Amino acid sequence: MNAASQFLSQAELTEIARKIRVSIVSMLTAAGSGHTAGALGMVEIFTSLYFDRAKIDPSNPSWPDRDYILLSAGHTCPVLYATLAEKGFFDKKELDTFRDINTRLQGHPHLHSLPGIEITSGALGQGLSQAVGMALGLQLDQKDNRVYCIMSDGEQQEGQTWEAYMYAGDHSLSNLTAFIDRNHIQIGGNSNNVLPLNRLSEMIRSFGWETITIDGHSFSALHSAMDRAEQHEQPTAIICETTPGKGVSFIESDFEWHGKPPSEEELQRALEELGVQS
Ligand SMILES: Cc1ncc(C[n+]2csc(CCOP(=O)(O)OP(=O)(O)O)c2C)c(N)n1
Ligand SMILES: [Mg+2]
Repeated sequence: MNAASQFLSQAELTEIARKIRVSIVSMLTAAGSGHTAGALGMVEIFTSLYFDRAKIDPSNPSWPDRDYILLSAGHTCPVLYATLAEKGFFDKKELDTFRDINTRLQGHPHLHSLPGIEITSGALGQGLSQAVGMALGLQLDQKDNRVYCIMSDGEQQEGQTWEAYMYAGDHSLSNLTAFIDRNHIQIGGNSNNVLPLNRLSEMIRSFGWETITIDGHSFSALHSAMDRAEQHEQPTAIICETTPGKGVSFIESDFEWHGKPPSEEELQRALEELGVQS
């Protein structure tokens, strides 16, 4: 639980998630490019971590006792930027600069650009390896910080991800929790039609991890999964079943929205659905 906001209610978390979705669609339309579906689908995961769970301090982003939140699937960064701004890491006005030349909010996150970013990402499949290195270092130093790594389901098709699973399981990195955004889409279609991941949970377990499968839009499920992860003696993967594009009806569950921003007209419809008065 972070110091600034102890025990927010479900209603408060839901309202924060709504605001983050408003920021996401607005910044994508302003930029005229970027990744919409994955970002919208991960909002509850980010809200839970930043507003309900992780030890972080927006006024001191490099606080040595903080938990580390790593976004591995860098293309979904609108959700990261919108969450960081909502949490107060930087002014929300800066979201309008997303993908501009020389912006701090690049199309994929850059470690040294913006406070709150823990890794550079965008090349898929690398974040879990970086998380493993951090978790191992913290374990060796006998520190209490936890490491949270947020991956996409497309990244489960990358070989490097499995090297990282193997190492973390073998070294019992119990301070490491992975989230998998199981939204069943990727760039070229539904994952079932590209490379199915039907045995994902068993596969991860066979590498020495605990796994928990939940509704990735449920704050209570996310909260109790993270509680359970803290009790495990092995690393834990929380497989979050999500709806890509969640919250905007005409974007939901359509892989064509993987890398497409809303037009001006679509933005107005999206904002209406998200409860913004025009
Ligand atoms: C190593 C690597 N290969 C390919 C890409 C191109 N790429 C960007 S997003 C993406 C789709 C991957 O699926 P997922 O991460 O599940 O996407 P989403 O759920 O957001 O649609 C691909 C192939 C990349 N960024 N990195
Ligand atoms: Mg996906």
